[in-house]
Amino acid sequence: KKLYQKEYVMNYTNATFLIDPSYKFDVADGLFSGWDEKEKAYSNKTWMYQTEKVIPWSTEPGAPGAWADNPGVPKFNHPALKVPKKDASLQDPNCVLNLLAKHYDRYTLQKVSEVTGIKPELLEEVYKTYAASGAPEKSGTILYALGQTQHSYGSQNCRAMCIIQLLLGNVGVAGGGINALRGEPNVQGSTDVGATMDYAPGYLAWPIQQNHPTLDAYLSKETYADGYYMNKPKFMVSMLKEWYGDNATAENNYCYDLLPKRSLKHNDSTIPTFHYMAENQIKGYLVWGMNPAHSEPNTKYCREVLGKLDWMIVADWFATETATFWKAPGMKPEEIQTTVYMLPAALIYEKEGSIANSGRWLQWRQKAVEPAGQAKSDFEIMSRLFHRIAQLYRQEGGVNPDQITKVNWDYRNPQGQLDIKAVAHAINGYSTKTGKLLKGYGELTADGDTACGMWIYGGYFNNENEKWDAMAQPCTRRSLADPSGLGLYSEFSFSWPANRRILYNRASADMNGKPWNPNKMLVEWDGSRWINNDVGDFVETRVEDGKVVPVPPNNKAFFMTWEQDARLFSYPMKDGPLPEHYEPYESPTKNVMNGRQDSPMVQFTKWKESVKRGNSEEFPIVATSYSVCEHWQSGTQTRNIPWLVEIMPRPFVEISEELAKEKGIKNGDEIRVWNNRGSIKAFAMVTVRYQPLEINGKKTHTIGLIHHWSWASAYATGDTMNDLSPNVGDPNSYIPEYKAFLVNVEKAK
Ligand SMILES: Nc1nc2c(c(=O)[nH]1)N[C@H]1C(S)=C(S)[C@@H](COP(=O)(O)OP(=O)(O)OC[C@H]3O[C@@H](n4cnc5c(=O)[nH]c(N)nc54)[C@H](O)[C@@H]3O)O[C@H]1N2
Ligand SMILES: Nc1nc2c(c(=O)[nH]1)N[C@H]1C(S)=C(S)[C@@H](COP(=O)(O)OP(=O)(O)OC[C@H]3O[C@@H](n4cnc5c(=O)[nH]c(N)nc54)[C@H](O)[C@@H]3O)O[C@H]1N2
Ligand SMILES: [Mo]
Repeated sequence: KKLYQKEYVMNYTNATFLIDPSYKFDVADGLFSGWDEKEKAYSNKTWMYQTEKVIPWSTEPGAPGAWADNPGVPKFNHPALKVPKKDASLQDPNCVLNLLAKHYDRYTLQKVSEVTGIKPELLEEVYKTYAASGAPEKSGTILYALGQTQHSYGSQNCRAMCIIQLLLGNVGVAGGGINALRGEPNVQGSTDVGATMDYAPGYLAWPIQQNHPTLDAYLSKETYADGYYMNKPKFMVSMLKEWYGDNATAENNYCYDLLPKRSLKHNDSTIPTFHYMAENQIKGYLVWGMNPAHSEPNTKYCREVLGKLDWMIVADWFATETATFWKAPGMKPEEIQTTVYMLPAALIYEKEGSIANSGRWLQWRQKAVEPAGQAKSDFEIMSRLFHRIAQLYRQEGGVNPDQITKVNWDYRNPQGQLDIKAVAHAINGYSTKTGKLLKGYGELTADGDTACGMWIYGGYFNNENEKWDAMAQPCTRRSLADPSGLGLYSEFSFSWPANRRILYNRASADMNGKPWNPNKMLVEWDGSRWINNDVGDFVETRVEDGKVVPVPPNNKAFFMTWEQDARLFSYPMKDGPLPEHYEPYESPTKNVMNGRQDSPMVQFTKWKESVKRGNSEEFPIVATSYSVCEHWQSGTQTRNIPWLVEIMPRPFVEISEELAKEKGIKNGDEIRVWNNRGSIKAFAMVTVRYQPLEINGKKTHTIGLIHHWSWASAYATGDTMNDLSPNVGDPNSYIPEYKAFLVNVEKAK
């Protein structure tokens, strides 16, 4: 039973921390402590650690927080460190490891088998095989994508992987980790720069009106009492300095008041956006490089409400389903008043700029050819739009003009042309006194002397002498040397942060700084100093009496958390500190693990008339959805390429031989799939990959919808599978539940 890596777990995770004694999970009602039925949300007060002692923030010279009182640094409540109470003897029932063991006691092979339909023997074999990676010298990695995430508890699926990897000591080691295989090209980059609604660039929380009304409140709440995020004020102030330039001063709190704030009363993620359109709260919609009329859940609803907009702007390569939503089957164009503007965007080969891959490697793409026709790069479209709007505000005034006119947005080269390399300089960071590029984010300050668009990329574009030559920057390095022999390739491109290849690499060595596996050394304490194959992700040295001295090994291996330990038990999760099984929002069976059917926090279900929840009597078949190699997501790009269309011309649905037999369907027959939200036709692909599962004692069928087709492309057309998927989502990420919902199937008439 004790297959976990004990020394790692005891020293690098919160296993020994004591949780509030009033924390509990009630199996009968399937709820953690702190549930508020009226708000349909948890208070996480009882999920917190017990406190051993409180250590105030120190501004003594040499202390990590010494800078916090410097002139120019905004005033904020320097947070005190609440040192958690621990029990290294593991006697206390409230210590995390005991709570964990108790919580998962119910998850026996038999139970998990009933829920998943996987035979107990097979489960055991998989568990045994993988748990072997818990030996100290071994490592195991988990690669995951949408099968884990596209569920109403997708974030908790990811948490479960974290727990397993931490128990097995597989985080921070070569060949370990939990690797999200990112999807869209540069989706890593787009989350880095804060293209999601809840983050600013570099994963700083986007300010919320109720929590962060002032810069003081923001910094007081968001700054950690220990660990690297003690430096958050440096990142925030430097970002404001970049965004508002000379307008941002210590006196006006670096223009923080000009930043638009989110509201706790409004969820600004994509699914509710369509509800707000339906409620006439949104009059105009900017669609930039996405095709929601095809790719969002419950697309039939999405297309209908797009018709309530006054205007919509689509910046894309093609006239997508979204750009032509009024021509969709079943729509009445004569009743739709929405004005649609199409802004032709340049292809990837027609513009330059950086992208980030799943391993956080930043690379630069050069321009191969000029954009065709009137097409422009997204940067140029965005810049022109901004400058035109700012000009109108300056000429005509209007409500709150400062929000626009005080923004620092003039990304040009010395020749006066718009130049994305000027954005790269801003992202890398520079001195506001000399204008010189910073070497890395370690040089950032909170007093207005530095400006930096996104702290995590600091150092990726820092060659001051050749600052207008992208090919002379850290992100364009091309060395294939790999002295570590571990595939780190540290001189190939630039991996954020600080060109570190493996995050939390302190955990690759034991308490004394000796690598668990000498053949996989990332960092090592040689008795007097640290030696490295990778850039250390911990404090290796500090300054003492003006001299740099090494910091001997301690157990602070996870210094991006304030605890500096990894979280087996995670209080910031919205839907519980430990993953618990709930059925999907639409499920063919009863939840047998606890008294609650679906997650208490499934999002957006209050819009019942649009979600139209189905039940398993009417819709007994489980549907999931996925992609094929020959097409790309909403298919805009690939359905306009004849040779790909030739291989994958029409929509199809994968079904099992058993289901085909039950329904009288043959391979290649046209079938109809429907539920309360929509009805689609497609060809049946009968395969042995799909097999009925025995779920809680009942034979249950699953089918696979391939979702790339729709009506708007030049060649491959067909029904839109997302007319069937439910517009409900996860409470942490708001990702839709594309991977599990209910339908019925018949041979098409
Ligand atoms: N050719 C091509 N490549 C692509 C894309 C594309 O459209 N075409 N899309 C890109 C994008 S944006 C992304 S995000 C990635 C996505 O990459 P993947 O996550 O690999 O994409 P999917 O094909 O959606 O689903 C993956 C697998 O999840 C399984 N699955 C379905 N339901 C469940 C479930 O409930 N649980 C589990 N555990 N598994 C389940 C399916 O059988 C499928 O094999 O791919 C990227 N790469
Ligand atoms: N049922 C179901 N639905 C799904 C999924 C699923 O697994 N099942 N997967 C989901 C996932 S993971 C994703 S990522 C979404 C994807 O959903 P979308 O992002 O809506 O789909 P894409 O087809 O990738 O749309 C990208 C658009 O950007 C345009 N484009 C490409 N490059 C550029 C550029 O440089 N500039 C501009 N301006 N435009 C450009 C393309 O022409 C295309 O129209 O779909 C989601 N939908
Ligand atoms: Mo994706």
